[in-house]
Amino acid sequence: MAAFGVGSVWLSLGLTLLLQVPCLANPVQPRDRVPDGYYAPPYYPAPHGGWVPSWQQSYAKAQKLVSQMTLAEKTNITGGVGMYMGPCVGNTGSALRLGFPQLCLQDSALGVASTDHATAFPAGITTGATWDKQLMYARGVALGKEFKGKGANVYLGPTVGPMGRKPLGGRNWEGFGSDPVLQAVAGAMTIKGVQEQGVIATIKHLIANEQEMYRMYNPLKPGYSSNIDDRTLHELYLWPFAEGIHEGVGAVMSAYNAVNGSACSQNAYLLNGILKDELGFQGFVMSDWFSHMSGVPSALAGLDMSMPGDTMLPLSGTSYWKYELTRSVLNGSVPLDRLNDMATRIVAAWYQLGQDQNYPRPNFSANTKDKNGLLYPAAVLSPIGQVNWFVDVQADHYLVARQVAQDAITLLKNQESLLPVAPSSHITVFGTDAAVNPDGANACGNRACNKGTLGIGWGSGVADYPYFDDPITAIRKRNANVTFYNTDSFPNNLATPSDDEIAMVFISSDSGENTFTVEGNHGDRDSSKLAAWHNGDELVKRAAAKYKNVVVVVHTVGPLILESWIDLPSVKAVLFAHLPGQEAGESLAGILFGDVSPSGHLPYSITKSASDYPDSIANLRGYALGQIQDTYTEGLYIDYRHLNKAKIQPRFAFGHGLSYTTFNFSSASIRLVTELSPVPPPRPGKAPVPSYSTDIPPASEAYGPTTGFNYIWRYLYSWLPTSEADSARAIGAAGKDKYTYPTGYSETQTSGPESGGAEGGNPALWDVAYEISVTIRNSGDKFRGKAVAQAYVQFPAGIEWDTPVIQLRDFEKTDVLEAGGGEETVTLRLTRKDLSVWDVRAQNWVVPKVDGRYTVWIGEGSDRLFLACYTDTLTCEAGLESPV
Ligand SMILES: *[C@@H]1O[C@H](CO)[C@@H](O)[C@H](O)[C@H]1NC(C)=O
Ligand SMILES: *[C@@H]1O[C@H](CO)[C@@H](O)[C@H](O)[C@H]1NC(C)=O
Ligand SMILES: *[C@@H]1O[C@H](CO)[C@@H](O)[C@H](O)[C@H]1NC(C)=O
Ligand SMILES: *[C@@H]1O[C@H](CO)[C@@H](O)[C@H](O)[C@H]1NC(C)=O
Ligand SMILES: *[C@@H]1O[C@H](CO)[C@@H](O)[C@H](O)[C@H]1NC(C)=O
Ligand SMILES: CC(=O)N[C@H]1CO[C@H](CO)[C@@H](O)[C@@H]1O
Repeated sequence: MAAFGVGSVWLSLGLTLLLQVPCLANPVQPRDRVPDGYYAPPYYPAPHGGWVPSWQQSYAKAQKLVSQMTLAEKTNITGGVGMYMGPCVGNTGSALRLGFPQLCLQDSALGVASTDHATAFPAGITTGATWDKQLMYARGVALGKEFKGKGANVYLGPTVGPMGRKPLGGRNWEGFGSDPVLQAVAGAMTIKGVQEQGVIATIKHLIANEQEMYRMYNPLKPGYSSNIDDRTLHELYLWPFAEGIHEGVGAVMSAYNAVNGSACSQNAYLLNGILKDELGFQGFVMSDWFSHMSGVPSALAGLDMSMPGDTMLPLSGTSYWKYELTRSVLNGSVPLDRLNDMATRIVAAWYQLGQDQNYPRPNFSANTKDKNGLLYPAAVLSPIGQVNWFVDVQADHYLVARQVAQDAITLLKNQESLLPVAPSSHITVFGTDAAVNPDGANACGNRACNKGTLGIGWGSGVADYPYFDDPITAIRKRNANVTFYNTDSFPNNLATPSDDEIAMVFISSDSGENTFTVEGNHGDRDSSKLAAWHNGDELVKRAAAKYKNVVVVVHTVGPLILESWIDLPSVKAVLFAHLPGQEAGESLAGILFGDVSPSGHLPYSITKSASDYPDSIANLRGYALGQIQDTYTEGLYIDYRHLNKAKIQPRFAFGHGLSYTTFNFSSASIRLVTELSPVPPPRPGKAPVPSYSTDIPPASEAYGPTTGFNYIWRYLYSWLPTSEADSARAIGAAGKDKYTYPTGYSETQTSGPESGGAEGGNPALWDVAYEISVTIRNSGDKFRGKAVAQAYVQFPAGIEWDTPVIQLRDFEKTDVLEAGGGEETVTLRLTRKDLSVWDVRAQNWVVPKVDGRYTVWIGEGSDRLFLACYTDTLTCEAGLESPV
């Protein structure tokens, strides 16, 4: 039974936000000039959803429901009810009269956040490092089951942007690696797994949120502008979004920053043009939390859902939408047609995922760990009731989590086969990163500290650990005699070790969301740069000076510069264990002691120096007056694409990863599957979409109940007081000319661009052009192991487009191959899109030379490509020299 109490959580929770997002007035000040040549073109109107065959049933159902909704019901479901006004991090309004519930939107991409009895899975970057499509999918399945089990309708993941353009970027670890295809495959596999459980996935953040600092708008300063040319946008940053939409993702989240000067939450070209027309996105697009900054313009620009509903001043009980959107429709400024489309998209996504069939209600609260709590913490005076049912959704998902953590572990170096070590070896372990945070695994809220084993980064992209399996415990299970120095300072006066003693040194590097500053790092690694935290590099060097056998284990959000110790003779083995989540121990011990061979591969390059990248990539954009301009002058050349072009040898190349055994790639063959043409065949037309009356509804549809309804203070409702509804309706009746629409504004739906036609774009882009098969044999005789086949395409010589030397296009991981000749034949596929470039004049994907020689390089890493297949002769060759 509900009781009343005075809320205080909102104070502590809310003040943090208030301090961060000072908001006094309209935050949309005139834009700064972006560099010459970059511009945000208008694109109107917002394309209707529903024209893709695979969504038509859901749209038909949605039309039935939405056509019965009142104006206030429609505007209720397109916006959140306010921060801390419900159990989840985002809670929409409902249309309960028609059976449409409040939707629960919940962080994070790696597990159900802020709750108990849920798995803290390995992070995205770790998942990317497995290079295992089936594991990516299995993790998605488990995530989906847990979100559904907790009653969350919407999973706020996967993260495929940031792409990891800047090694210092704070949230790169939430995504899967610094390559569009790796991001795309892992993102799509996650979406497939999650959505098969009936949970709506959210691909985010659209787009180019490549650094944390200055990403957010506030009244004093706009968020930075990522200025990207059209080809780079298509061939890099948009690529994983296209793949996720092709997979049928139900939701998209816009990014905080601007692109070409226009904020992503109201960038008409991005949302209306690219997302909804070209990529044919059928679901709904939500703002990132508090990035919503205008009422009418964002609606016209294609935003469908305001999250968490508040203006940029949280907890003030004000919104740009809800009651304001109601007003904007009544006064004629937002066409009812646009609101109908927003509502239909949301309801259609709900049907598409089958959530109308007994979907559970949230049985947890992200606001408190207690059984009972405030139902509306932000209301201060809130009813109290049961908010947590402590439902255990973990099942046996630790197995998937551990498998991902283990199969991601990347062996960078293993001189004299120091690894694996015998359980009886004499081992000394150094570094606080080897043991769980002594204050408790969850001692720091949002994991905003780096104490103990680093399992995940910090910010909103985390989950609570139900338990933490740390490395030292797992190591001691195998060798009880291990000595452990739980310190980051190398102990003085250690006895001289014998020649066969082994030092295992644990170091880390952390980053996260800029909501929190950790050890001087404001989200991005602006302070630590690419050095190990806690003087970790020094710890390694000291150990290397004392011991003859040093194993370095690195838990990290991304690349580090290893030069100060990587070549020291006693540093014989190096493992990157990335961010393993809760399963940090057994996953690692299994590798260290040789139960399994490492099979992870780097999802990014490790350079010898930060300045091996151009300034636009190597450095964060610091403070500047006005809007900070982050111009993507490097174009397509990030990570290995740049290093290869500039002929810079990395320390460890993208895709690099050793095993305890060796593999032999042979018997490659290539087969033409679909004959290509210079441009894809014409796109399919748009199928009919739901239509509704577009007359401005009567003001009465906006009137709030005057009796029998218990209004909660500061809760965001969609109703207007009667007098306000009436006067808005009077303005609407007077005609449209009262509102100044943006340049290029139109209300006439179009047939869409030639490059569109289905979810993700023209469906012919996914035609498989060539199929390659290659046999991988375990050529060692001691260890079993899994291999990864990576396929990189090299475009024909002499084409008019400058293209990176090689670009990853597909990959496959084998099962465990037995020692002494265990083998498997894997198939790699190249689609039409894989062999195309984005032609900015044609505004289409173009195959530069249909019968030209594309070379498809195959191997175990971007610098270990000894086998190639040719598309012109349909032959393959082995024993080649790697192209880079
Ligand atoms: C940004 O400006 C460039 C012009 O250099 C243009 O090609 C591109 O389409 C624009 N992108 C967006 C999202 O506005
Ligand atoms: C909007 O949603 C809230 C929360 O579920 C509900 O209390 C309110 O009645 C809804 N308003 C309308 C117009 O249905
Ligand atoms: C209609 O209402 C919206 C929301 O308050 C406002 O931004 C817009 O200017 C209004 N339009 C007119 C014509 O008054
Ligand atoms: C642990 O140390 C003891 C005493 O030195 C030795 O007898 C035993 O074999 C060691 N155990 C392992 C697992 O190394
Ligand atoms: C790989 O296997 C093939 C076929 O058995 C053999 O000809 C070749 O020499 C092997 N290559 C390496 C590098 O072991
Ligand atoms: C509010 C709510 O629906 N809570 C449910 C959460 O899940 C548990 C276990 O499945 C149910 O018993 C609760 O009723």
